[in-house]
Amino acid sequence: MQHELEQWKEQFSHLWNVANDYLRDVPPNQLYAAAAIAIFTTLLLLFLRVLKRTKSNTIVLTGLSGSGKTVLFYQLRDGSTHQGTVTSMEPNEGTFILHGETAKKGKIKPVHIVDVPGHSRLRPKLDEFLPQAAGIVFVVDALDFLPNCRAASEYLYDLLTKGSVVRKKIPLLILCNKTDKVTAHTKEFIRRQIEKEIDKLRSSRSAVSEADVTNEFTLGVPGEPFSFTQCSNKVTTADASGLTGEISQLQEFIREYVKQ
Ligand SMILES: Nc1nc2c(ncn2[C@@H]2O[C@H](COP(=O)(O)OP(=O)(O)O)[C@@H](O)[C@H]2O)c(=O)[nH]1
Ligand SMILES: [Mg+2]
Repeated sequence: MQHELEQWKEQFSHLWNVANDYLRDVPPNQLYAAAAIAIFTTLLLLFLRVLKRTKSNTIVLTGLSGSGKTVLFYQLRDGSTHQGTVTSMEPNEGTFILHGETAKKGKIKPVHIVDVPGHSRLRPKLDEFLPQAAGIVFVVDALDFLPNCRAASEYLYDLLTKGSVVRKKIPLLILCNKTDKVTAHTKEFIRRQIEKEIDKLRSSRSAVSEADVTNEFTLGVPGEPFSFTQCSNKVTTADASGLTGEISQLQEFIREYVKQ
């Protein structure tokens, strides 16, 4: 045992000497360069790790009041509507594993969902949550759509021209809710109507004097009819019924942008 240890020691000191001799022959510049590269790589790896960990899991649920955001929120969380038991005072924000995924095995990443009321220009919560959003769900009432088309389009226009949304290219889902009713409009129809309305808004808003323009970015291609395909953000449409729990397309959208 003692003998073996001695042998190891000898070997080690021999190697140590060889390494020292070698390093002495290497020009110091090369040594510094090697050290710099080693440090840089370590930092880069650390940075990538941090970046991966802080990837957002926030989904912002918004849209006009009455479109069904709160019902959808509870469907996502509990798989039920909580009809009649929920007061509007309750904050609709939570981090949870989607109800539809609780039975799944393995590691499931919880999703942070915020239900941001869309009424009036007072949407301070929106500005707080948008910069960290992994995705935006814009809920539209497909049943009572036409009377609300203008207001919904204005709201969507404001969203899609916000600096925090455009710069980060946050994907947006136009969720046509209440499709459990036969009189609900189709998502294709809703998309087309909103595109037309935004097209009108575009010309009226660009006519406003520079000082009044609060939108940081403009939408679409000048001189061409507006289409969502022109947006730098990816805009998609889907159907849902918060009331009957038909929310699979919504869950797919969330899982596409909040990775496990
Ligand atoms: N038929 C039908 N009604 C719905 C649906 N989702 C919500 N509602 C009704 O629409 C109203 C507004 O819903 P709520 O979630 O409070 O909307 P919010 O203002 O966007 O939060 C409520 O009376 C709901 O019962 C749906 O999928 N189908
Ligand atoms: Mg609500």
